[in-house]
Amino acid sequence: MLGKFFQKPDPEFKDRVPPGQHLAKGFPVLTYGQTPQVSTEGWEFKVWGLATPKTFTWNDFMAMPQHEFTADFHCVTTWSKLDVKWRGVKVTDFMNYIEVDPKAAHVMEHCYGGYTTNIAIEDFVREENFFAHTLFDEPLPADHGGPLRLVVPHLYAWKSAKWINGLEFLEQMELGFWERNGYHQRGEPWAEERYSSRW
Ligand SMILES: Nc1nc2c(c(=O)[nH]1)N[C@H]1C(S)=C(S)[C@@H](COP(=O)(O)O)O[C@H]1N2
Ligand SMILES: [Mo]
Repeated sequence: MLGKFFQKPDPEFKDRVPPGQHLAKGFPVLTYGQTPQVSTEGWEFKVWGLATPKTFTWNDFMAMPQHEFTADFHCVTTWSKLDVKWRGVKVTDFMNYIEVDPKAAHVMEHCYGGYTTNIAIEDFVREENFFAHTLFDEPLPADHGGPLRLVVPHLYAWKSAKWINGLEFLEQMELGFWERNGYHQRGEPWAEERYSSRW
């Protein structure tokens, strides 16, 4: 697998590349199915379940505090990319705009195109997680999840939902698309939580 597509981790970066991962050249695209074409016009983002239902427009998101983020990105198929530069809205800031029932312990991320992925609320509401609309100073390309995706740097990248358009707050864990198909329910790269032990 090394060679054309992967580089051996540089010693300098070794402590940033989780076990079983290799540095990718470029920034690969990993999508199950078609890339939905979503424009910011008419774009909607909904919150429901154990939260007061609310719908956000693109302008609502752009009016929230905006930040730059640099984060490492680890795909469970064994490639990693370090120092990806994004711009967007912190999850912790976004949470100030919604009302979540204290009983909510899990979140289902929903997307244009139908992809879902589940995350525990303490993994979701973290200072370093963000909704990104800009990648390396360019509008986030459609194949990387534009106009808006979630980025959760501390978990494998299948939790970083592209074309995200909703959050469903849940009391009990439910499984998203890959989690129903054998991926680990949490997906922590340093612990190599790649596949579910149920399989
Ligand atoms: N909606 C949606 N989000 C998704 C995916 C997908 O297929 N659909 N793939 C996931 C996986 S497995 C990875 S590794 C990353 C890949 O992001 P990239 O294509 O920007 O590299 O997006 C994640 N988010
Ligand atoms: Mo992935």
